[in-house]
Amino acid sequence: MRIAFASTPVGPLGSGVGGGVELTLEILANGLKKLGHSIEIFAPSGSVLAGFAVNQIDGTLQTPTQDADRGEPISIAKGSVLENIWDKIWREQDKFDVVLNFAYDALPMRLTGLFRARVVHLVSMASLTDAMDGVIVETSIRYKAAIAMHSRAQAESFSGLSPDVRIVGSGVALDNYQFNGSVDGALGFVGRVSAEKGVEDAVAIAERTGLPLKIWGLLQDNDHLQRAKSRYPRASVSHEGFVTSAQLGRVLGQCRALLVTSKWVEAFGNVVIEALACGVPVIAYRRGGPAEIVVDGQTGFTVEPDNLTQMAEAVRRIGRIKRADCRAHVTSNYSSESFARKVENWLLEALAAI
Ligand code: HBI
Repeated sequence: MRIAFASTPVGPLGSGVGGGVELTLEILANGLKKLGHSIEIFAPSGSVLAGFAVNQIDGTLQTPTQDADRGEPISIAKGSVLENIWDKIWREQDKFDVVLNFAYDALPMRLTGLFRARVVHLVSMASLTDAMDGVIVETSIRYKAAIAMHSRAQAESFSGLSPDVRIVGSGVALDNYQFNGSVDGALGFVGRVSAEKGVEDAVAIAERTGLPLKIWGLLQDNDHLQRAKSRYPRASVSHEGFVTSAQLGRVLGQCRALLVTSKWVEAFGNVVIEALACGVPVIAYRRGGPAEIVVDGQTGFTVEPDNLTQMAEAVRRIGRIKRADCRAHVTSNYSSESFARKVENWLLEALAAI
C-alpha cells in the first residue's frame, strides 16, 4: 500500500511535545516499510524522523487537547498547521491508497468521507472533551473500520463508540532496549512531567520508600515537579532529562521498578512496554491502558488508583518479580513487528470496507 502519515499538529516530530504519538509513528513507519509498504510523512516544520523524508509543513501549532476543559469547543488557529497538512495531502491524495491520521483533532475526522484515498485514524488518547468525543464517536459509526485505538480501556472511555473500532495495542523495537537483570536500582518514572501523568505521586512514593526516583521525560510543567518536591522534602528525586527512545533503552534497565501513576486514562502506556523490555517490572494504578499490559504478580503489580499505601507496599514486594519474565512478555506480545502487522491488517480491512 502507498500510505500517507498525517502527524500530530502540536509539535514537530522529535520535539517530544507529541509524546507517545512520536514513538508510535516512528514504530509504524519502520514496521510498515519492512512489510513492503511505501510511507510518506506530513508533519510540522522542524520534524525529524531517521530514515524518512518528511514533508515539512508550516503553520500555527495546534493547542494540545489535554489542556482543554471538557466543555471546550473545537478550536483551530489562523494559519493552522493542521489545515496546511491536510490541504497538502488533499492535493497529493492520488499518490496514496490510505491516509493514516495520528492527530487527535476534529478536522481530519471530518474529512474522512471526502477524500478519494481512504482516510483512517489511530486515536492516541482517551476521552478528553465532549466536542472531540462527538467527532470520534460519529466517525466510528459513519465510516466502517475508520477508527483504531490502542486499548480496551481507551475505547471504553468513549460512550457510544461503534463496536467496529479496532484495538491494535502498541509495540517497541526490542533491539533498542537493553535487558538488565539487576534488582537494586532506583525507582523510575518516564513521561511528560505534567499533572495528568501524576509525577507528584511518584515523588511521594520515593519519600515513603526511601528509594531514589529517576525521572526521564520532557519537563513540560516544572512548577508541578517543584511543588511535588516541596510537598515531599525527604524524597530524593533527579530529573534525567528528555531522551530519545534509543537513549532510554540504554538507561531504563538500571531501575528496580517503573512507577505508573497516571491521573488520566492513558490510551496505552508505551513507557510500560519500554520498561518491561529492559527487564524492569511495572507498578501501575488500575487505570487505563497500563493496567491491561501489566500481568499482576508476573510482570509487576497493579494497585487501586491513587492509593499510595498500596503502591509503596508493591515497591517493597517487587523483588519477587522475575525480570526475565518482563522482557519475555514484551517479546511475545508487544514487538514492533506484531504491532505493525496488526495495523497492516486494519488498513487492509479499511481499504476493503470502501
Ligand atoms: N492535541 N489537538 C491535539 N492534537 C494532537 O494530535 C495531540 C494533542 N495532544 C497530545 C497529543 N496529540 C500527543 O502528545 C498524545 O497523543 C500522545
